[in-house]
Amino acid sequence: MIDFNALNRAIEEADSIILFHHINPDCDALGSQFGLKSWLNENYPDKKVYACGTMTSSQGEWPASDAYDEEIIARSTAIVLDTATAVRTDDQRFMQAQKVVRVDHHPISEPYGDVVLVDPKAAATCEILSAYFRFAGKNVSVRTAEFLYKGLLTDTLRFSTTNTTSETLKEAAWLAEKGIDIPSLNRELFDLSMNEFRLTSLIRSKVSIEACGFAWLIMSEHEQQEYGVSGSEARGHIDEIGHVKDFKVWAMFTERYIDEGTVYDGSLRSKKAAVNSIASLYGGGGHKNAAGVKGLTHSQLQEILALLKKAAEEE
Ligand SMILES: [Mn+2]
Repeated sequence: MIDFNALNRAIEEADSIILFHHINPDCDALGSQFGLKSWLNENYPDKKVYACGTMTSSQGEWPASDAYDEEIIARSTAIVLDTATAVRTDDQRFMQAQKVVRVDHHPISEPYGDVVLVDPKAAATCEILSAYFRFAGKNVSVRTAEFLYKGLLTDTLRFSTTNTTSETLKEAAWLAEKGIDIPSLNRELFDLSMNEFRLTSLIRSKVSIEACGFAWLIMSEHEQQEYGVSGSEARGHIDEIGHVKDFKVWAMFTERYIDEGTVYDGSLRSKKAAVNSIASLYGGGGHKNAAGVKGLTHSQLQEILALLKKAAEEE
């Protein structure tokens, strides 16, 4: 179990708290950051709280991030949310803070932080924060609850992934009791724009399917430009091929031009196989059934396709 008292102490002792998340934040990173900010503002009005970092998520609506500088970092306690390794934090200056608190649900691959609250069984960082807010017993507004619910809903793909547990649903139920608008949050997070609708048609049309149950596609740089999406936005639609009975392992790669040539970033998914161990061979990582890699050369891409196919065959 994780030690909520340690988090409580770190918060109580800090006059200034600065919240960081990982690069390319997803809704769990943003939901945990803005959920914690809103809870802190409402319950500790005398503390200064800053939500930092880039807001690149195309999913959902989020407040703007706060302005901050090195002086603010130096006098603050940093809370780093949803970030597996220090280098993935989207501002490395978090290490200059008075104290670093890590709240996360990714397995500990690298220890960092003075206070570490990591629960790899939690489906989302928002699940850990919800349990913490329940523990702390202070006011949880609808606004705070909605931020956390958004992180829970997205990291579990609407409560459908293997990491969804009874604890996840208990936290979701507790957040729902605060009066959140469940259908409108679902629409905000999952309804497609017309362009996304067209993009999903392209994704489906490009899939190569191996008899062993491995499905994959590569989206070219040209196609990303044509549809006006970044590689990570395009790969965000991998779930489009994630609901096919015959698929055991599936992957989507996006081409990216760099000075040295063309590289490939990939999102890897499976029903059973440990795709994170395949990703880690190429400097990537993630969860057992959902992992990512970046910057593969063309020959590495061929290798990883062969490994993913093998993983599907061996199942
Ligand atoms: Mn997460």
